[in-house]
Amino acid sequence: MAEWTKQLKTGQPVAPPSDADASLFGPLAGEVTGLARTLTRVRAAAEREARLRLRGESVWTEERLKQFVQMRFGASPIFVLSNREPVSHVRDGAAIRELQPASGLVTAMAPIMFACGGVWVAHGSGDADRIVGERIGLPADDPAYTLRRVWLEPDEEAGYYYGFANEGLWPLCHIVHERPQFRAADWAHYRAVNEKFAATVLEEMERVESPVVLVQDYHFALASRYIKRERPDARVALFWHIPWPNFEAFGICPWQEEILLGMLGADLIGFHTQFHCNNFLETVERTIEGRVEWDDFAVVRGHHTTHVLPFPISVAAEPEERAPAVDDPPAMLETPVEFLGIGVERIDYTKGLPERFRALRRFFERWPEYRRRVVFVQLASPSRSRIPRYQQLQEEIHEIVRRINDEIGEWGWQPIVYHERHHEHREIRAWYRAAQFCVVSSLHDGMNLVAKEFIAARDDDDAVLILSRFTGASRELRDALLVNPYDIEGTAEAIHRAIEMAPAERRDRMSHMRAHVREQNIFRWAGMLMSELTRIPRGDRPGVTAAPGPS
Ligand code: ADQ
Repeated sequence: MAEWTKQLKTGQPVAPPSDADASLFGPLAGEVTGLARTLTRVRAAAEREARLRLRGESVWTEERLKQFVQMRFGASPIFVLSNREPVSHVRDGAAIRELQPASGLVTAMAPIMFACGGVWVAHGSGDADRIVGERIGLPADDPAYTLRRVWLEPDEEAGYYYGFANEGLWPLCHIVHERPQFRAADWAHYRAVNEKFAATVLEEMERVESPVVLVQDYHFALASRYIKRERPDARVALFWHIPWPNFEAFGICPWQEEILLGMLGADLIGFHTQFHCNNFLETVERTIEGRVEWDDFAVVRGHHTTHVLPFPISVAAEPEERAPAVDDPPAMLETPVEFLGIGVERIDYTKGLPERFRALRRFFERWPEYRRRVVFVQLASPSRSRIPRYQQLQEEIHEIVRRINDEIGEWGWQPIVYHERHHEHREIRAWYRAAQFCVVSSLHDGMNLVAKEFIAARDDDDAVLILSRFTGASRELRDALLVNPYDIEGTAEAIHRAIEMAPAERRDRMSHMRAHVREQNIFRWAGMLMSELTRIPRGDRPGVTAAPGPS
């Protein structure tokens, strides 16, 4: 034992004596052995962190994120709260099948939970979810985290999800000239459902000390406050995946104060861009009592401080050797085409689908030499179809596509190939890789992950991204062809330019964007968010002394 203690002091990682004798010094030996094990673990972790620090700007990976989270939070699980579940179970005849929803939030959060483990609380919305279970391990073949499902009654879902979240807050935050609907009954459901989800999160983290909670999106503006009220020791971040409008626009919401107070329950609020953070801080400054510290991008109310910072979300951008094998380029087109364009969207009025199709039409009118040579494939996933505005949009899109194909199409050639269904990520990747250009024409979009997925899916530089300047992504992807989607003529010109672009310029632009997405990936996003969260002292409320963070 003496020999071993000496070696330990020199900093050598030596294993403790295996069986300390059970004599007089037995208990002491046991204690020392335990201490030594802890020391060894801590030293190994510190060395790992030092190595990561040394690498400085090195790329964030799933493994690095895992190590980082373990370092900062120990073995403590992470709790995520979102409306959409990462996997829903749906009936398929007599069988039950897994479905990964078409959602930017799920695309972004799934790799994080996979890396870090924990509990993801979400609405069980699949028609076979109850059969499969309320608490399940995911991924099913090798579980890394737990999905805890919350069940909603039809009227709760109608009021909270379709009503206040999607007919109220969604159009309120997106500047697309869609009038928000504010119904008191929806708001009552929204509050109650926020409480219900918060209660489930509280239940899941009952025995966890100083838990880390990541609340997601506009469905849960109030949950952070409910969680912190019961568990002031929790560190809560709220990430808002959609834009934040200016204060005049937000000011039409009858329950604006309560929404802001609910959000400010969080210790950290993240948006995609600094612009959205500034809009939010200005809204707070003009709407409720509290001090906005512009130097620090924080809101102070009583003893509680909420930091408001940008975290531009991204995709996993897997390195080539880990990327799943992709099928051959889609062989579904009638005839081989010279130039393939691709669009991938949920059917939503913020995504600018009619505008995009009109621009394509204009392109074929102005440059008829490209008829029969260019095909645009649109993958469109029906979304929120119970809301009348969404049904109306779906019909409008069918009509535009039909008209363009009738009027411009020729025997054996359809300018727009429209696939309206949910697609597997593998299928989408195959289309991304086969295309020469991708069009993202959102009228307003927090970030837009399709733009980043298109870039990440490629292993060549031979493609062009046409990107709306009203997306968060346009602030980062400066080498895309930026367009104003309301300007049909301008977007048609961008399509023409993409097709005629010299190979050298195409490669130059794409290689810059690939390097950017590779570095600014989703693991970095999570790392930055978590790292910011650890800087926040625990027990942040009157009468409770703030304990230092674990770092
Ligand atoms: P969304 O509005 O859902 O996300 P986006 O970021 O483009 O928009 O993500 C859509 C996701 O759904 C992508 O992963 C895409 O591949 C997938 N998808 C689209 N069409 C599909 C189809 N037909 N079948 C299957 N999958 C499909 C919100 C905000 C965005 C923000 C994200 C993440 O509105 O601005 O980028 O959250 O924060």
